[in-house]
Amino acid sequence: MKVIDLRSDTITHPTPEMRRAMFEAEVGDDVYGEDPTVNRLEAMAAGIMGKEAALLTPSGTQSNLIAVLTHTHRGDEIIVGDESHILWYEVGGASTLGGVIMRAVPNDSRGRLNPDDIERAIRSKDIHYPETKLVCLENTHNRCGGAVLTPDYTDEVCDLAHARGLKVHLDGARIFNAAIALGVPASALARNVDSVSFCLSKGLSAPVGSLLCGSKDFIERARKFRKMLGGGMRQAGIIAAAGIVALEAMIERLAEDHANAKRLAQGLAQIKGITLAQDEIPTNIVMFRLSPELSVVEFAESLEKTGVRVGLRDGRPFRAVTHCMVSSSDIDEALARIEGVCRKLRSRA
Ligand code: TLP
Repeated sequence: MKVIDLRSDTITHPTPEMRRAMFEAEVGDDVYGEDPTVNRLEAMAAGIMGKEAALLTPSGTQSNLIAVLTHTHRGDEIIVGDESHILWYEVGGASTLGGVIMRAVPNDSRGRLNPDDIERAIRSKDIHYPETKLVCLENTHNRCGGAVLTPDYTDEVCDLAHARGLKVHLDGARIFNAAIALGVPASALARNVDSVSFCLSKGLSAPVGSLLCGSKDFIERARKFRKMLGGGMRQAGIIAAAGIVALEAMIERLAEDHANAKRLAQGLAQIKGITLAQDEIPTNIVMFRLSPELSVVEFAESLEKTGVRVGLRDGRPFRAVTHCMVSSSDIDEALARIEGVCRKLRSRA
């Protein structure tokens, strides 16, 4: 029985081409700036994002933390979405390690922060207040079902923030999914932000790594924070080699993952006992709920036994993420197994 793992696109394995590139990678000590493959990847990333420079980090979490550390000082405040990855899934690192306060503003169902809410959350000058320094956006938006922020919306937030002397960081872990969904270059989604991070190890299928991009001065300072956090990797060209393949060969194909996510959502919507938790499926994330008469625990347990794996976090809808290790026939097979489990649970309800 084939396991169909839809928990996350992070579970994807390096492709044979990546493994070959890793095997053959030319390397050096990257802490000395001497790894030619890392230098090539960083230059590529900066070019793709339309920024002056880039920094390879071990993870998206570390890229976001380095961005926060570089844009702020201890005691500052940053504005984040109340559904953002930085707030929910980064172990509170911005606060515990960066000493910054996270001020949460509501995300709407499309991952946006209302500009009026941002405006209201910016502190005025007052001896009682921390200083607001940064606004963080997320594109695509994980907890908002892979929602996509448009270039115009991102520009609007940047204009507002910059007019008030704030910087903008974009958590673009899945920015290429957004670019493919909108049919725009990724650089258009980041053209006015002060920093943007993106991941190699999600839909792009590389084993490790994330890139933080920004101005030369920003990246120079960020490099020091990466060292502080223990993210200075030595012969990191082994990782970067896979990242280069990811950027060259794995972006355009994300459209297949989006088509499979839509196929999955359409199928799920037909199954009695399941409702979609999103009104549209813009990229590769599908969220769904069970009707109240079915038990979430029983469903999760039974489904796991059929070899279909989906994400489940306390009280949240189920999450299924499509990626390059799942084909359209796997989606059909997953739907058949999910249908079978629902039928079984319904007969007992
Ligand atoms: N997201 C993971 C989990 O942490 C939830 C996933 O499976 O989706 N920003 C965004 C928007 C992300 O979705 C993630 C990973 C990260 C940052 C962090 O990246 P890593 O896992 O490389 O630290």
